[in-house]
Amino acid sequence: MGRKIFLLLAATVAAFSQTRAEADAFLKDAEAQLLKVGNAAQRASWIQSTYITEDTEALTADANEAAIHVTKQLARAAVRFDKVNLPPDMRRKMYLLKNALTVATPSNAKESSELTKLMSGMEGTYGRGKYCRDNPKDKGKCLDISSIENILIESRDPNELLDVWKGWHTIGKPMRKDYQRFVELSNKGAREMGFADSGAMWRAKYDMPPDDFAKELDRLWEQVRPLYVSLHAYVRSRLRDKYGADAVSANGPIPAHLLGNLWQQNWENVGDLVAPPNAATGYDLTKILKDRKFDEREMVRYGERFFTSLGFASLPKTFWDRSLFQKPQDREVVCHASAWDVDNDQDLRIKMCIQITAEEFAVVHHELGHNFYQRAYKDQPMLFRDSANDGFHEAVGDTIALSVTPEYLVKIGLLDKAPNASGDIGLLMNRALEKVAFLPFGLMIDQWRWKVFSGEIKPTDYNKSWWDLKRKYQGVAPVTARGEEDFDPAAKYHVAANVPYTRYFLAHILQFQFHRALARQSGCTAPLHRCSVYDNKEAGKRLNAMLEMGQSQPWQEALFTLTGSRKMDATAMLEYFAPLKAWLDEQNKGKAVGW
Ligand code: X8Z
Ligand code: ZN
Repeated sequence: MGRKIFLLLAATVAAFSQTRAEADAFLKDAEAQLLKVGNAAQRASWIQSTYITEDTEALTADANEAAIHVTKQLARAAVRFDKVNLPPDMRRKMYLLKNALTVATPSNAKESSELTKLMSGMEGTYGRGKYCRDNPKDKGKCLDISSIENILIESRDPNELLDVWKGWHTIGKPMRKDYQRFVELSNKGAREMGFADSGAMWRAKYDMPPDDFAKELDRLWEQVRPLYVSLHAYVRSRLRDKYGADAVSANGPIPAHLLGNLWQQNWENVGDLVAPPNAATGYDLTKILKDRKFDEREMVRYGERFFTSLGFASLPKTFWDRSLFQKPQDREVVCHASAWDVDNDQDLRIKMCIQITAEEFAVVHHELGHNFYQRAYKDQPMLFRDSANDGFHEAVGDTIALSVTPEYLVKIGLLDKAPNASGDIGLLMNRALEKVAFLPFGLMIDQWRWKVFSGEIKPTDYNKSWWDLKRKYQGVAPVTARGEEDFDPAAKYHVAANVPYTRYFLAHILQFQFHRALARQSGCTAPLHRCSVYDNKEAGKRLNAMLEMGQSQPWQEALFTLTGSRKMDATAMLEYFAPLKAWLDEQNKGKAVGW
């Protein structure tokens, strides 16, 4: 090698290693900053959610503004390392840093503070939301979301159901103007970061080209749509039996107030109306929990014990001291359930106004799944402390809840005897009302928001387009016209609080993939809905191997670690529900299917 070339090479290597060292220092500093501002924002946010006042809203807005500002600066600075040859883990950190934000504030200081204030304000408005009836009899009586949900669970009077359903939707109205402004400002911030709009920013986080991700969702939806449509047709015909041919059409969408849920995302609460005749499940978990006088803490203890049975360490004492399990009487809180990792280390908590029902028993497992995931990846570098993709975070606790089988309930002493195979259709129906019914809802929220962010949906069409999508995907419709003076999207927490929602659609596909992998690996040969991994240390080890990776690898690798596949795939869900699908198609013979 000529001396000149050698010198040139040596100089290049020096410059190169210098830059790589710079990148390393940059990332170390970035991670320290993110930890600091992230924790401060989490603490403020915890107080806001558990004690809503003008002050806590303002403090949270400020803390979020600071955290977003720092993240945005770091993301923009990361661009200067684009051309440097970095080792894969550093390259990945740069990618994660550039895609870390859910909302980007505009660089204009006034606009930045306006945006974070709007966001805190909308979450607070949602949390305080109440329906106050104005008839003379009930004057002054206001219903909060839990009371409304209880009416939807218990009442079978269509007028009352419609009244409270409409009543809850009044909380959206005052958020319309704020939401419109929020869209403008958050898009401005996203554009400053090089994204076309906020929706494009959300789609860029999935370790694949954003357009391919949108196509993946279509593919997954096509896989499960026939199952949904069969369930829809069957449930519609049973509701028609119950509420009459005038109330429920034979071949149109299902009236939105009759499905036992404000957003028609979970139909468990009409289980009694649609239960397969002669296929009783043999037990009612809500009744068991109530008869045994479970309190909120006990619900969580049972959830925790499932995880410890898999080999996970128990939750720290601070979890029990600091979590909020019960709706306080003396102040406003955001009741929508959530799990927290306040210091990105040990300070795990959940916040949930727990009700003693089977539905909420599942939600407790859902929330704990977040906490156990958070703890599993806590020793990763800061930028890797998150789930493989956001669907994974939402899927872990649900995977565990799929193991809450009759056999499991017998094992832990909550049930005397598991029903035999004659109860299978009933069991699968219950699960389908929870999981299959959810699928199109999980998809449509962000189909709406992506179009709102891109401008394809104009503010003058906010409500109409919402209901068009609900009709298209879910086959549900309001019975009385909803106008543009209403703003129904904001009557759903995740819209008011700006939480992306596609994650839940993914989670509903992924949890069956996870469940099938764990069940089969642990040698369960029964039908999937009868497999429980309770007390199986091997399953725990395999699950933990994926969880502790955090987001250090693309999600495809995490998925491979647990399931041996790198593709999200609904066949596990279809396999799980195959006997029910056959049964539904039998029942639907000669009836209209679709809407
Ligand atoms: O929001 C949640 C969790 C908290 S991450 C309770 N879920 C979605 C919802 O309630 O809309 C879980 C299922 C879907
Ligand atoms: Zn969750």
